[in-house]
Order: sequence, then C-alpha cells, then structure tokens
Amino acid sequence: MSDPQDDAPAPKVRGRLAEIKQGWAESGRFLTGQAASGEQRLPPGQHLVTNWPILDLGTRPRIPPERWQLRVFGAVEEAVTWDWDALLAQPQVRPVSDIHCVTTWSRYDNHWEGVATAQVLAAVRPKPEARFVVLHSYDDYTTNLPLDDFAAPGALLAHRWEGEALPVEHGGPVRLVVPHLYFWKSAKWLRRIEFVTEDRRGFWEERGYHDRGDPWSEQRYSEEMGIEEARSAI
Ligand SMILES: Nc1nc2c(c(=O)[nH]1)N[C@H]1C(S)=C(S)[C@@H](COP(=O)(O)O)O[C@H]1N2
Ligand SMILES: [Mo]
Repeated sequence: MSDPQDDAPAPKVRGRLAEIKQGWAESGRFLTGQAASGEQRLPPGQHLVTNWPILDLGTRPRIPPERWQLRVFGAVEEAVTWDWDALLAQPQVRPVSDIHCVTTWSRYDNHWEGVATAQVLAAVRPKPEARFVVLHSYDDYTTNLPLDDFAAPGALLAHRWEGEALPVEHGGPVRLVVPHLYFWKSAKWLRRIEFVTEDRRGFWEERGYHDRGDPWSEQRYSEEMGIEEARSAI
C-alpha cells in the first residue's frame, strides 16, 4: 500500500519553541558533562516537574479515533494496518514510567495504557535484516530508533494516561512511549511505523539531536557536534 505522504518534505519548524530548541541543539545547551551515578532516579542534568509540559512543532493534528489508522510496514513478514478497533482488540498493558525530556524536565510515575511494542513485533514479524524503526506522525514529524530500543520492556503505543483518553496536545489518540530514552523519541499522533535495515535520521536527529538519546549517558546532541564545541557554546 503506498501512502501519499511517503515522499513528503520535512515539516516546517513552525512554533517559536521548536526554533528555540533547534538553536539549543546547535549550541549544545544543557550539557553538564556529569555522569549518571548508581541508583539515582533522576538522570544527570534533569530537574523534576509535576505538570506535563507540551512540546511539538506547533501543529497539533486532530484525528478522531474513528479516523485514526496505523500502518506498520517495511522490512516485515506481514505489514498490517490497524484502525482504532484493531488497536483496542490487541492485548493491553498498563506500565508506569518516568518521562525525561532533553529540555531538562523529568516527570515521574506516568500511568499509561495501550499496546506493548513487543505486541507490534509479534503481529508483523520483522525480517532478520530489520535493525531500525522509523516513526511517522500525523504532523509529519519523524524519529528513529534501533529495533531493540523500540521493543524494550515498558515501550508501548499509548492511548490512555492516568485513566483518561490521551489528550490531543500530548499526542492522542495514539502516541509512542519509550521511557528509557529522551522523550523526543516518543512520537505523538502516531501514523506509521516503518521497519528499516539501515538507520535513517528523523526530524530532530537531522537537526543536531543525538541519534539514540539515552538520558543516563546524557546523549542530548549529536557526537558529530563535539562535546567541547557544544559546551563552550553554552
Ligand atoms: N508527532 C510529534 N511527536 C513528538 C514531537 C513532535 O513535535 N511531533 N515532539 C517530541 C518532543 S521534542 C517531546 S519532548 C515530546 C513531548 O511530548 P509532550 O508534549 O506530550 O510532553 O514529544 C515528542 N514527540
Ligand atoms: Mo523534547
């Protein structure tokens, strides 16, 4: 099945916040250079918040659940398209996890509900050569993940948060949640999941964010930028 958006150009950075964040990526803002120590729950350079900030490119697509569809395709044995009913017909999980955003806020104990990414793998059966996943969203945002990170325990396609339908501004009807990586990897308004054999950078990864984004080793920005250069730019 071909999707008319497959060759769509990169979305415009519309919001002021997105512009500011792109500037931060370019200047290496928020790099502390500290290493994460042992048992601490808060990754280095992060501070705790109790609200839930909203971050995106400034376009918040409103997709009613009855019009929402997810295409899962690429290097898989069996591509599938799930509509809302098909998503709800999958086994549901209710993990609790912390959010760590590259802009330095973290939010503890988020109660999610949805479909484990492991269940997505079981449905499509990635080919042996599939090594990365590209997420495509309804706002044309993209982000990339190694297959192992996508499939990690705790990762899910979330449609509920704290017992309520996931709010539109946080990516409803359905978003990805990959709690062990910075939150830019958790695509909101999820539309397509593409399994690929070679890594392909997404929206922020192309603009100076780290390819993997592990908060515990402060993988905020691309190594190509150089940590000294990044720090001296703060
Ligand atoms: N589709 C889409 N997903 C996205 C983004 C976006 O702009 N579009 N922004 C990312 C970034 S940078 C962050 S920090 C989180 C923010 O999620 P929140 O607004 O629910 O806190 O969403 C991520 N997922
Ligand atoms: Mo972010």
